[in-house]
Amino acid sequence: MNATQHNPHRRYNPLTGEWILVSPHRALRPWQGAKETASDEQKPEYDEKCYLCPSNERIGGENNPAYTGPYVFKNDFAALLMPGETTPSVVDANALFCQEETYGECRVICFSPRHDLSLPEMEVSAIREVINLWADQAAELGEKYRWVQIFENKGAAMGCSNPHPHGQIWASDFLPNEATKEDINQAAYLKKHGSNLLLDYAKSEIEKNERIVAINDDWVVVVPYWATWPFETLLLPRFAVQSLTDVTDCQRDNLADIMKRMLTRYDNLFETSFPYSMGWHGAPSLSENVEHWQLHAHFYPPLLRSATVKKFMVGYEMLADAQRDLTAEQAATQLSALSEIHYTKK
Ligand code: H2U
Ligand code: ZN
Repeated sequence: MNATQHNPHRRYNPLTGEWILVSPHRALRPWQGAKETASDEQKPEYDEKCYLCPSNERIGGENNPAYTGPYVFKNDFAALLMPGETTPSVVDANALFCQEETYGECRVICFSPRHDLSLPEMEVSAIREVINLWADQAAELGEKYRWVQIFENKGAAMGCSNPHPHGQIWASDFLPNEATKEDINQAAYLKKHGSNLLLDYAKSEIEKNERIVAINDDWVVVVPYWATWPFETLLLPRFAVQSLTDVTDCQRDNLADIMKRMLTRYDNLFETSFPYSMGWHGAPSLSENVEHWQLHAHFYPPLLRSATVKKFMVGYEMLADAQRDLTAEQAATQLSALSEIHYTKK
């Protein structure tokens, strides 16, 4: 990092077209504010009170089967409803009171029958099964909906409601805000440069080798140059691919490998089950012109300086620009120095 990067500066996020304020000199300020509680109590393999464990009854009254691998079910409290499940709502194009109809489906994915295993604690082969299920869901829901958002909220700090390792899928007939920004910016980049934004970016990051957290033949994980959250990462394919559905078997094997490694580093950073929200972004479905798209996954962890002190996105961030204290390079250096053996196994 050159000396000027210790000074306050702005960085541009080419995916969203937004700027972020970087203030590295602030990382030393004292902290007397809120602390999260680090929840590292030993969980049982099976919890009879958990509504996601195999064979247990869910809140909606249905019973989970005695599932043995990743298991997906329709969210009992779905945020989006299918056409038959709801009456058409009023469509209004008024400039000030504008609304439109929307349909979709929401599902929950239990990553494992084991109540106590988060993704980094699972075997690579079990993570691989989750990847297959994600890809199958993206294919199935992509036949019907324009956007299939696969995501995980991990840990109480990210509002996760149940410790049983699980993620979600919300499929919608509209393109959400984040997807729309990425669609516009990837299309503009292809038009201007004649190449793919994230493929160019992955190649440049590998050449620069300043922000890499993990890498293998098919994938690379970086703290993106424009990262907002302290230990935010971007998981990128090293090959052109627009959707999870199109990732080959061998590339899926390597994806499971890199996820195990990067998530282990996350847990090892503060020796805690590292909270984050993650999700996949791929080309919108039911669209013809998507050659500007490149598949990728974002990981947004809230923790800043320990298992209990998180980054608050508050005043300036809410009202002006996103802001970070430590630089992306500092975060990447910390993450890449960590072991790939999980701290609980040492
Ligand atoms: P979060 O922990 O990320 O909130 O995900 C849990 C989801 O599981 C949540 O969307 C659903 C909630 O609606 N759920 C069910 O569908 N059935 C249940 O019995 C409990 C929770
Ligand atoms: Zn459980």
